[in-house]
Amino acid sequence: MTVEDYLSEVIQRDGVAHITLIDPASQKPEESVRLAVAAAEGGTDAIMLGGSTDAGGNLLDLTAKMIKEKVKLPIILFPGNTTGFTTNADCVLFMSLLNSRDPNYIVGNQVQGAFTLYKVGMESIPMAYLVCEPGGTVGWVGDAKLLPRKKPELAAAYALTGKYFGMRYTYLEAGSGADSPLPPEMIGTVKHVLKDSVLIVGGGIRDGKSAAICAKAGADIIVTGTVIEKADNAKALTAEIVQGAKAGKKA
Ligand code: 1GP
Repeated sequence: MTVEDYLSEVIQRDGVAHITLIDPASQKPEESVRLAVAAAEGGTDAIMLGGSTDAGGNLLDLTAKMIKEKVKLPIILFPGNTTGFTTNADCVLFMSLLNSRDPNYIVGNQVQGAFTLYKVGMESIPMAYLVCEPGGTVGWVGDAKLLPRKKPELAAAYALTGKYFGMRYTYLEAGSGADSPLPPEMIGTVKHVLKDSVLIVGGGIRDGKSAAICAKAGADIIVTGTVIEKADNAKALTAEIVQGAKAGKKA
């Protein structure tokens, strides 16, 4: 089964899926494995590997390989640039930062990586990546013209553009470590135009309550990263967020 089919099944079954983002550059591979195992035990549906800086190369290869040995969930690559690719994963988000001012983040890095992906034949999912205020490190590195929180229709116009380009996923990003998640009005406006296309929401989601609000507003997939890196009990916190998201969707 493809990762895309697997996630569709989870979304159909539970209303929403949860993905745990691990930045290989934030800790040693052994610690990344510990976080991935805790997240899996807490009920996350997949592991995503990526980061804006220093998250590629040997460190990514090794981190993905070691996680794969211990965790049975799909490993999805979330590359910040061409270095964010390894054959030790199951799928890559073939993403374009549509609201970047730098063509390298819209299409340049993708052109550099396209033949590698072609030769390896790994599953890829075309994705519109939309970086919203405050944007964090990815907003700065990706030179994003940040989408204003109070103008959801701008985000919706970008999301529709991605959809008309044929992108099956849209990722609405507040930036890793954002003070607060994206507003429900923004998530709802984007989901309204995307209809059946998959909407991922991430950045600043730290507990079950905010995961529930994002899921209820229209997110199909919730991503959390920073919060488990810092948690005393990563398994329990993941469980709270996963259950919050799934209960929020049904509420
Ligand atoms: C970053 O959206 C993800 O790309 C996750 O954000 O680290 O704030 O959970 P957090």
